[in-house]
Amino acid sequence: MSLFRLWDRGLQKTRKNVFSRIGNIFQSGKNISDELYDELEALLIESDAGIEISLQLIDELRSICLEGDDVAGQVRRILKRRIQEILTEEEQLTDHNNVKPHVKMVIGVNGTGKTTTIGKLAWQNKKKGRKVLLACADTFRAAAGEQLELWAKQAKVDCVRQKTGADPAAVAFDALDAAIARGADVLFVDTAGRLHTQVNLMEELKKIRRVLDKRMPGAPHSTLLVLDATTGQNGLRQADQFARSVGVTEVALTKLDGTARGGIVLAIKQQLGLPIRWVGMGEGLEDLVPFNAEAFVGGLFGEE
Ligand SMILES: Nc1nc2c(ncn2[C@@H]2O[C@H](COP(=O)(O)OP(=O)(O)OP(=O)(O)O)[C@@H](O)[C@H]2O)c(=O)[nH]1
Ligand SMILES: [Mg+2]
Repeated sequence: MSLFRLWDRGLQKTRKNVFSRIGNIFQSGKNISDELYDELEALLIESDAGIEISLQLIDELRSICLEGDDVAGQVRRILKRRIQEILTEEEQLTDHNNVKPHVKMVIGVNGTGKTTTIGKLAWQNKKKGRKVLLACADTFRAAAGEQLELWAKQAKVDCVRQKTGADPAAVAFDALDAAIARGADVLFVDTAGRLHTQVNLMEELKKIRRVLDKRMPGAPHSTLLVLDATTGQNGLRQADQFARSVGVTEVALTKLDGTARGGIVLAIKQQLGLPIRWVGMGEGLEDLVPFNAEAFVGGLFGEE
């Protein structure tokens, strides 16, 4: 499927439920009253864009004199431009390609899509001719290793794991050892999303970091936080905790296809200040795309 189609499909719900309704609010002939702005504000907040950025966008619209026959069109164009401006600086990130292996640790609450995202990224890297290794440092959940192995098979890459109950930091250490010995270009470290307590989880993730750094100073070179777009503001609070405790360098936002709350992209930027690097738009191997502000805005507003 083309990138355009993926974004178009991935943002279909957000577009239908939020951004397509701008035309209903600012109908031609209607007086441009406070009420209309309130309706638009409610829509933006409903999309999970967050209160702060919604108010900021509305203020900007108010400061511009809207008039003429096509006010809705004007509003759409202004929002489109501003949202794109807000998000454009997101696109600059690249991996340290000079480091070998590049170690990417993948963290996030259970069920957000960590393992799936690793499978998709493994496939993309494999297609670029890179040697990829996956490591299962989730030894808490019994089926975690098998699930990662299935993805490894699909992506045609190698995977290392140990028995359930093994020390996850030791798995990570050994995996990095193996990655170095085998001359891998990238090592993805999958981690648990849930332990007995949240404190345990954070401590375990910190320990994995320390041990990776011991084996290869500077590793992990990137820490990818996987966030589920359908969990809205709740997901943002979790993200904040991971960012404070473990450290996060980039975000993958999954399940955008399953929600009308695509405004969450703006909230992540505004409230967390973290770059969204990848967006998941389905369960298949190909359904992960690099974040792109222009494509995102195109998907939000559709073809005009
Ligand atoms: N629609 C959709 N579903 C997704 C996406 N990413 C992941 N999923 C689904 O979300 C569910 C959970 O994904 P996992 O990859 O197992 O999540 P996890 O974070 O590894 O979960 P734990 O290992 O339990 O912490 C699976 O059913 C995936 O197919 C996405 O971008 N879109
Ligand atoms: Mg998993």
